[in-house]
Amino acid sequence: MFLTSLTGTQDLERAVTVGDDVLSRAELVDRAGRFAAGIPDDGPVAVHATATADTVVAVTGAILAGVPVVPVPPDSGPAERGHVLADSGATSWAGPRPEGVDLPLVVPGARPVTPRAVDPAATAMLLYTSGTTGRPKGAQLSGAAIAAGLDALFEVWDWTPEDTVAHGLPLFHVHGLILGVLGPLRRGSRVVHTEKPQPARYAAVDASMYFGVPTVWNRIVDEPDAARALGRARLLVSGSAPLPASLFDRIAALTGQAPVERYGMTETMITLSAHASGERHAGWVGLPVPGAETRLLPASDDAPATVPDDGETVGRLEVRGPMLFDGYRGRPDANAECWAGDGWFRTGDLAVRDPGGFHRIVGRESTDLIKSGGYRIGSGEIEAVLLDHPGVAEVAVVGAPDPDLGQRIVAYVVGDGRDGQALIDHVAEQLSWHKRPREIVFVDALPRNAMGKVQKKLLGA
Ligand code: MLC
Ligand code: AMP
Repeated sequence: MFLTSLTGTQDLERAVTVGDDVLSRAELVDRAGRFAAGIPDDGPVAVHATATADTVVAVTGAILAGVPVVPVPPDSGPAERGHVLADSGATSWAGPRPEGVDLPLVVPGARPVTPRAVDPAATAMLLYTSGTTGRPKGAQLSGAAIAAGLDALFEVWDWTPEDTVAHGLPLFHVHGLILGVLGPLRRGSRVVHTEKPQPARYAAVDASMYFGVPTVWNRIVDEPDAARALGRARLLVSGSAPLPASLFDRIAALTGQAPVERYGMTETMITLSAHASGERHAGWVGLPVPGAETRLLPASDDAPATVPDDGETVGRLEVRGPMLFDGYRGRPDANAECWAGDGWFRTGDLAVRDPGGFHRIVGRESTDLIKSGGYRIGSGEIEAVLLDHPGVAEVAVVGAPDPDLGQRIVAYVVGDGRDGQALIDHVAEQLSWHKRPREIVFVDALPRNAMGKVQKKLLGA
């Protein structure tokens, strides 16, 4: 079991804080052990992943019990939730049950279970993540991969049990849940979750490491007093989306320290990072973490066969290492597409590498994957939901540049042209709120090429 700090006999006061709820390590072990005792079978446990101590208890409990955890975004609508539950094969549910969910509830037992031996290669977590087309795919992460991914970060960030990690990120993704909660539980450090990633809440916590996506950092520098308060921390970490160089500079100016940027994916955990004791360059995401390898492949068929490490030539980024996932559940098509042989994973990102091994992410191969507020969103999933609406005949969803969100979701719609807000609300009802378009543009026709394919580049993507 990879949450090693929980298996020792030593207690830690205030090991986990979420909002006003505070748990010592012993309290967490007791509650999670009782949760584990109440899991009805060996099937995956779906966790209604609100930003609460209950979610931390449920996820920890499932890990102690050795059953896969499926964190379900709490605001996911029936279409998204139904897909996640059916696809994952979840057999029980933790937390308040939304309408339409009829899985048996986990009812904590009277006594905690003794953690049982778990095969490190078994799936510990199924994380649903968007692809360019279709419904989200379940990325299967083993306990061994999570352990390797976290250990690499302990090393590059000099992360010790003395650290306190603070953040307010959602508890259903790699960033907030694996790095931001399981990281401290493996390392034996404290975690303070602020429920929401608001600048004043970050500033009110006395932590040594703060985690945020660029949108969160953007909002922090817009509140200079909050930003200055974070200057006392040891490490300010940004990831999940590109950190603009201008934002890097503003963080450095206000806090007195350059942020540490790192790059990762649901499928790969974190593979590139600046080191706590090393160089940090605005616009660059750093070096491979211990155990990870990268390679750049020619970005087009007519490019030279090798991509030089000149800091300028763009290549398709592939990564390999013990922190990678074990493929998408039940998706041989997607698995065949993403694995390049010998353990190499096609990230879909475009990057350059300099002679010192530093990487810069310059974009994505597909315009159909949008990063908004650090969330990864496939345009196809939103288009399918919009096409279900009677007011929509044709639609193309793109990511438009946005100073706060990085990209904002814009839907170009051929339809009755009447009520854009109704279309936004329709998506927010069926899918997670962050997947709702921020803007609807009614058009007479979508730009198409001779083959009839929509030209998203002409729509600003
Ligand atoms: C408005 N709202 C609506 C709505 N219109 N809700 C439903 N339907 C409508 N039609 C309101 C809600 O009431 C809610 O209010 C708010 O919108 C929620 O919207 P949001 O989009 O979540 O808010 P926003 O402020 O834009 O969020 C910014 C953000 C968020 C930064 C807080 O994007 C965020 O938490 N991002 C983190 C993503 C992340 O962790 N990614 C990691 C992926 S892992 P209210 O009152 O509730 O606010 C990964 C690997 C790696 O990438 O490398 O780390
Ligand atoms: P997700 O599956 O949500 O983990 O999203 C992964 C994607 O986020 C990657 O493929 C990148 O496109 C993007 N990403 C993550 N971290 C960074 C970063 N530091 N800089 C640029 N893009 C990033």
